[in-house]
Amino acid sequence: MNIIHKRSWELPESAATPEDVFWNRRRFLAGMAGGSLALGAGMFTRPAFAEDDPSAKLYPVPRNEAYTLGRDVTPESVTSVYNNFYEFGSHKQIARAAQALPIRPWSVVLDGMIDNPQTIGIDDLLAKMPLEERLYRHRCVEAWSMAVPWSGFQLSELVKLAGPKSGAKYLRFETFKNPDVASGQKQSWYPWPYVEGLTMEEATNELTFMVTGVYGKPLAKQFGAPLRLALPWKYGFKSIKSIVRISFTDKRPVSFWEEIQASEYGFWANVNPKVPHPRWSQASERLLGTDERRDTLLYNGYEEQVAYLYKDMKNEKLFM
Ligand SMILES: Nc1nc2c(c(=O)[nH]1)N[C@H]1C(S)=C(S)[C@@H](COP(=O)(O)O)O[C@H]1N2
Ligand SMILES: [Mo]
Repeated sequence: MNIIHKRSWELPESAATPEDVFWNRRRFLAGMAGGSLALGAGMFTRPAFAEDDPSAKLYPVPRNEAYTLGRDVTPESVTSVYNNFYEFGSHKQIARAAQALPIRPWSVVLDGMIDNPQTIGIDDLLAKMPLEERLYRHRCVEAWSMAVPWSGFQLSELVKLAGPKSGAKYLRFETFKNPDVASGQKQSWYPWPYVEGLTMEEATNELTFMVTGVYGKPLAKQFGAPLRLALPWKYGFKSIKSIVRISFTDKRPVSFWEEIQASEYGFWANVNPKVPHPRWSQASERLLGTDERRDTLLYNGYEEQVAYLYKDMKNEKLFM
């Protein structure tokens, strides 16, 4: 995402290599030598990052056929090497750097206005939730898009587990903060950790999906392992990665991008072809892989499932 005060902050890898990153890289390179990965001109040709994830035995999970794409699934070889994850860099080639993120142990804090506050380990959470696969489109605010088979569970199931009190109106999500492994978080002009928010009604909509896997495997780190959101009717920045905390609150959260540039990245961020970004059109999108251009659809084509959420809202910038 372009922000106005863009700075080139990435240190050369050799200048910022804490020991654990180094050892992770060593393991990663050893894996490549074993033939599961190959490097060509700095690009991965065959991604296979999730293989020693302890949740691997859970996948693949049954597909819920209710969600169709109207286009081909974007190949893993494309989506796993073109990622937005500012914690690891402001460009799209963060897949390798993201392998430094430790994803076990990993726990998620549920707190705020709920009956059952708790800290739950990711594997305990996976055991409790009904896992399924859904084909979803994903539309980045930068106008590229992809279509992927996410695995995970409906967020409404986790909301049930938390037991919200009647005053809870919003959910606030937070990503990990660990600048030792995520060099982007050393850049103090960003408001780390990454934060996102939803209304309770949005959070319990059927489409709102907590992602734990993709392509029939545990979620690879560059996609936001071990737990991320997928909100297919909103611009991609709302789909927060590597979640460590979900707080139930009566105050509307201020999200990471909103805090940086509220005039360009608002709270609602629903997809709409007729509402341009202040610096570019949103009328069409570019499909990753083929570079085909397609017309953008209102709510990214999910109008039927979500339009009711926004019907009576006045004076809200629903599409930015
Ligand atoms: N924590 C965190 N979550 C994030 C981001 C990020 O930089 N940090 N980028 C967002 C943006 S802008 C997009 S488009 C999607 C990209 O997801 P992908 O890399 O799996 O395609 O992740 C979203 N979630
Ligand atoms: Mo994005």
